[in-house]
Amino acid sequence: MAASRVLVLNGPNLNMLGKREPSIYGATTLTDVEAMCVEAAPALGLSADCRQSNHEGVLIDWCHEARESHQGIIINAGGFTHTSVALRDALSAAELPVVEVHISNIHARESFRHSSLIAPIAVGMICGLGTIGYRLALEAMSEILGGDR
Ligand code: CA2
Repeated sequence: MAASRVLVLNGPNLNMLGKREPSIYGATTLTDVEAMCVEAAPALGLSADCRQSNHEGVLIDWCHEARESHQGIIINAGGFTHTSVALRDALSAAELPVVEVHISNIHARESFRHSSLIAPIAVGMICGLGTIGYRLALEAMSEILGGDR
């Protein structure tokens, strides 16, 4: 059976991962995270298509495109998590299972980070476990899509 294509999206400032604020986000770079996703995916019956943008409209366009080309979306929307109705609407419009990831424990930080506009339309959220959250999200997506083998 062909691998299910999963869009792994990272939003604003996540290109800075491993370069600043290691006490919050760790020392692993986004390049490392994306390489780990691409490497881990095949054993889970998935292929990982990893993209990052600092621009809301670009992330929205990718969600729209995914409707036709992918079977699931894993997203760390960065700061847009807490603010963007438009990105949430685009994720809904994709009509694909969404797994939300946060590297830090957003509930243990400032109150403005405690709520996610994406969480209600996601199958589930992984937060506070560092960058291994992306691997856990791939495992969850594999189960959701029935692709674990
Ligand atoms: O914990 C997460 O994964 C966040 O989505 C990260 C966002 C933050 O706005 C969310 O509340 C929680 C920020 C991403 C910024 O990433 C940086 C990484 C290194 C240095 C500076 C920023």
